[in-house]
Amino acid sequence: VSTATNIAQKKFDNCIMNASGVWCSDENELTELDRSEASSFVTKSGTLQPRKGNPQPRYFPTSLGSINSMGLPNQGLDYYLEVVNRLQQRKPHKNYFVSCTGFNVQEDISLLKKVAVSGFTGVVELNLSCPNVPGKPQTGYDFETVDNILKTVFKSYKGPLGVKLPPYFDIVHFNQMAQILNKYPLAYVNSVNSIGNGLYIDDTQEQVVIKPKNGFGGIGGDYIKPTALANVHAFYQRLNPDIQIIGTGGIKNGRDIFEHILCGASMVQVGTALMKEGPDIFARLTRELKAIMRDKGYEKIADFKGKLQYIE
Ligand code: RRO
Repeated sequence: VSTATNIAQKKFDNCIMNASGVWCSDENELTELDRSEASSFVTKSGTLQPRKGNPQPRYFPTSLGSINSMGLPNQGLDYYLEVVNRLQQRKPHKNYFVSCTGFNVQEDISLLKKVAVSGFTGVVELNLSCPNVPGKPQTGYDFETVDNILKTVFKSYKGPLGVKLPPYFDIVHFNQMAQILNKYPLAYVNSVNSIGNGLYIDDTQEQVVIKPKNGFGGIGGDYIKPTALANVHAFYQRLNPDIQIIGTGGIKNGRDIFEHILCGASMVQVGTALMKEGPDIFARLTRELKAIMRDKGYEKIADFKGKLQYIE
């Protein structure tokens, strides 16, 4: 059986990779992902200037997932472009993703200009959903701004580009966002980023577990799988078929991946579980997905992608 897939007309020999933010903040981590069973990687979201991010502790693993308020610590987009372009030269057959995020549309344009002049040949993921920068709302919840960003971005950037979205929780919001996204030549939509501004507390200590924002942070892991699957399937139902879906949220075993693909995902990304297990997780996940496919008599992703059944 094969877990190969395509995104933006590029071939990937496995449909499993990291989620941006996890194991991708510097050259060492990216090199480890490059050597793993993941078919590709996406970098930490790069900004125009390097950032230290929020004060520590800022990531806390829980029994059912994680909470984080990293605050966009990153080495700056130039660093990631340099590293990825170098790895790309060594492995011309592979395809990589670079994530970036600006603090306004002008910055988004500057970031994409950097991507273009660097000669990057992979796929760009524009992060519209960071929940953790104090005073900055998640762009993906401001529908007018998303429309304006995409309108402006596609006037100048001609390479393959996808967007990372926050989770939506209302059918009308799925309808409104899909209507906006369908106006643009997006390569893909990645659902979902963490569920923003949850609060995890330690009842023994009677205290929060992360320092920034008095403990509020993005939730990942088991908590978010039903929300992630809903977003993947809602966009699969609504988006123009040229716009593919990357499914992210709550993946820790092969069955979770199978479910994301059944809901319409062409590629899946792993965050919290990768943080816990490290890049060896990709060998286990690939083995588990292949075992399920063999059991069910499926030879390839297309045999079950999006084929979720409803009850009469
Ligand atoms: O760095 C972060 O705090 C962060 C980002 Br940019 C994001 O997109 N999602 C997240 O959970 N954390």
